[in-house]
Amino acid sequence: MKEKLKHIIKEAGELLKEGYFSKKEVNFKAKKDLVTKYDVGIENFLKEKFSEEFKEFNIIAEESDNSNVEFKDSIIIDPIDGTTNFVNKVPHTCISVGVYKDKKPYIGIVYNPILDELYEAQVGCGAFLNKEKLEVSKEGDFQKALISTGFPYTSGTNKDDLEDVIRKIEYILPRCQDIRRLGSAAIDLCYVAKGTYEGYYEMNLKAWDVSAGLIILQEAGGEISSLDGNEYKLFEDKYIVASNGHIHNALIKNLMAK
Ligand code: LIP
Repeated sequence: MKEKLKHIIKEAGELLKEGYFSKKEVNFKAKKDLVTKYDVGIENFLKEKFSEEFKEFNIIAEESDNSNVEFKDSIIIDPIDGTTNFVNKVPHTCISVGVYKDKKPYIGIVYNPILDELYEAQVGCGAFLNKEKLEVSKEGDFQKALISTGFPYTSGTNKDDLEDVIRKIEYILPRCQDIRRLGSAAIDLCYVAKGTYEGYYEMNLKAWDVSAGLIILQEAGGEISSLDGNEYKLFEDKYIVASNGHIHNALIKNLMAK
C-alpha cells in the first residue's frame, strides 16, 4: 500500500509545485485560515485516486465535510499543510497523508515537493527521509534543546488561546536553546524525527495536520503525548507534545508551569 500511496502523492506534489510558483487567489475559511483552489484541487485528486485504489478505507480530509465519516479504517489527508507558507512562497509546505487501521496508526507520508523531501513510515518498519533512515536526537538537556511550536489560527479571535501561547513562550524561551516556528505541523514532527528539533508542541491542531507526522516521529524513536503526558488522541486533544523522548518530561513540566 505504501508504494502506491507514494506514487499518487508524488503526482499530487506536481500540482502543489505548479501552484506554489503561480499567482494565487486566496480565500479565507476564518480570520487567519487561508484556502486556495490548490488545496481543494489536490484534495480532490487524492480522494479520487485513493478511493479507487484503497476501497477498504474511508477518507477524512481537511477541505471536505467529514461529519458523516467515521474514524476507523481511514486515510486522513491534509492536501497542503502550511498553506500560509504555500501562499507566501516559504518552502516549508507539504502534502500529509496518514493511514489508520481500526483507529491505530499504520502508514504516514509527508511530502514536500518544493524541497523534494519525502518522509515515510510504516508501523514497525522505521521512518525514512528519501530512503535515509531517521532517528531522533539524543540530547537530554532541556537547556540545549531546540524547540519548535506553532501559533493557532484562533490567536486572532480567542484571547485565552493567544495569552496561553505567549505565557508558554515566555516561560520556555529562556529555559531551552531556542524556539522555531516553521509553519507546518506535519514538517515540524518530521524535523523532530530527523533530530533537527528536540521537541515540538502546539495547540488546536486538526487530525490532518499531525496524522502522518506522528507515525513518522514514533517510528524514528520519538515520543508523543497530550499536555498532561497521557496518550495523544487524534480528534480529541487540545495540545500535542512531541519530542525525542529524552526531554519529554522536561518539556511537559515547562509547558504545565504556565
Ligand atoms: C497549519 C499548521 C501550522 C499551524 C496552523 C495550521 P494548514 O495547517 O500546520 O503549523 O500553526 O495553525 O493548523 O492550515 O496549513 O493545513
